Amino acid sequence: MPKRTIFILNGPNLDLLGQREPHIYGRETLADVERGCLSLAAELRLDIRFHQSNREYELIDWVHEARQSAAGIVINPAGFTTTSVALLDALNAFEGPVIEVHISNIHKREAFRHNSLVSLRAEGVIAGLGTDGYTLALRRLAKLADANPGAEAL
Ligand code: CA2
Repeated sequence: MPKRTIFILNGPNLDLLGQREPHIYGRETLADVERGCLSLAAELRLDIRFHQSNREYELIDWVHEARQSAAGIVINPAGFTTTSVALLDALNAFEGPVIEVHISNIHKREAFRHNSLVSLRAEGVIAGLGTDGYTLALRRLAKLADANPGAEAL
């Protein structure tokens, strides 16, 4: 059986994870998160592409790339969550399942963080479970791919 490819996309400022605001985002760095995802992916027979960018167009380009090669997307849109119609449009053009992850519980925070545009597209949303949200999202996507092997990407 071929491996299923999952894109894990991270939006602006997540490169600072573990370096500031540990009371909100914890002490793990994005490299730690990537390592955890890679380790679980091996167990789940997933092939992951892990990316972070501070540029909206790069995130959109990766979503376009995912259209050709991925069975699912995990995305933490960070500061683009409530503002990027362009990212939502790109995700709408992706056919597989999308899971939105937020490290913090956005609903317990300022009102401006609540209204996610990406949630209009996501099959599921995980918020407030810290960086565990990423691996939980991967487990869900592996389950969906197992249940729907015909939709497996190349
Ligand atoms: O909780 C999340 O994962 C967020 O997506 C993180 C975004 C924030 O704008 C969302 O409302 C919720 C912020 C990402 C910035 O990450 C930093 C991490 C450490 C230090 C500074 C910024």
